[in-house]
Amino acid sequence: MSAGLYSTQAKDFDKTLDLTKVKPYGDTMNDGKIQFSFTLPVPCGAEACEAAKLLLKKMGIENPSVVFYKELTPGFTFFNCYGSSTHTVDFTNIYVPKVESNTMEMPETDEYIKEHIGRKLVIVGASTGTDAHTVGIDAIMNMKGYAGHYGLERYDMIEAYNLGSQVPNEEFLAKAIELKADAILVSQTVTQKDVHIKNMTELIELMEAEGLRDKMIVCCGGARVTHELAKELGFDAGFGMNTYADDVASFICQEYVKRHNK
Ligand code: B12
Repeated sequence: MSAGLYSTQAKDFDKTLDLTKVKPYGDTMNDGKIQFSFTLPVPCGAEACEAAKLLLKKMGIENPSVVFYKELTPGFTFFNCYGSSTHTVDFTNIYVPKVESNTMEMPETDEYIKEHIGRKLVIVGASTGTDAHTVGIDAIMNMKGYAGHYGLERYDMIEAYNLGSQVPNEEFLAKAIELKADAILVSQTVTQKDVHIKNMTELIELMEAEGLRDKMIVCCGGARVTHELAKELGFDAGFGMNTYADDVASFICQEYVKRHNK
């Protein structure tokens, strides 16, 4: 949603909103209210609650209050807290790099490929490295799709191969070469200790070493993947939460046409 549109809607119910100094909204504009949930590795009790509030104050939270706490196991206490943020952000000055393509629905994409490419595009995807999460890549590729959006396997003009999870980069690339992939899709869900960065960097390095990087369109996705991160790591595009097959299929066919028209 653009800043302009948001501003029009919020101003309908409150005139005190200043988009250059945005604070969280609890039940009145600018009250700054935030809910926190976290665990401290300390024994449950009054001192633990005081520690939680001190921590929130150090984070710039006014009037912190603990509304729920419970011992998880001896030596660990879980908290739910509320407080008001003293910090603000300038919403009018935000720039987020995004995938630049015109998202089309499945029939339109099939038509576009027929007209501009004239053959099926081959797309190979997997959840790679040690990552065992398949739901994300399945949402994009499986015939039945996700949230009312059919997956790539359903497209007439796409030949989609979903290799599953925990696919090592070497194996993934070998299969992509064997299938003559036009584009490859990497899904990464686990980001602990930056394991996704190491894994995605390794893929790009392997592709460069084999002289393959420019021969395929390389996309990645996952809940904690951004387009900015993807570009930094040498991918063509990155897709985060709320992505559908429509978004990535549109990007791939438009990017393919752009490259081959040059
Ligand atoms: C289901 C689940 C599992 C299942 C996975 C089953 C399966 N077959 O996939 C199981 C139980 C196996 C599992 C295991 C683990 N999990 Co888990 N899991 C989840 C859970 C609950 C949901 C994930 C999910 O399915 N989301 C739904 C899909 C549709 O969303 P998505 O992946 O974001 O995909 C969308 C977009 O991101 C995008 N997308 C995704 N990939 C791609 C790729 C491309 C190319 C494109 C275009 C788009 C795209 O499109 C999708 C649709 O919009 C999350 C918590 C949560 N609520 O998110 C934890 C979570 C992801 N798991 C987590 C962890 C830590 C693990 C384990 C490491 C736990 C452990 N210690 O064993 C193991 C993984 C071991 C391993 N080697 O990978 C953490 C990850 C933390 C982190 N930041 O690293 C989470 C966040 C839980 C948590 N809060 O701690 N998990």
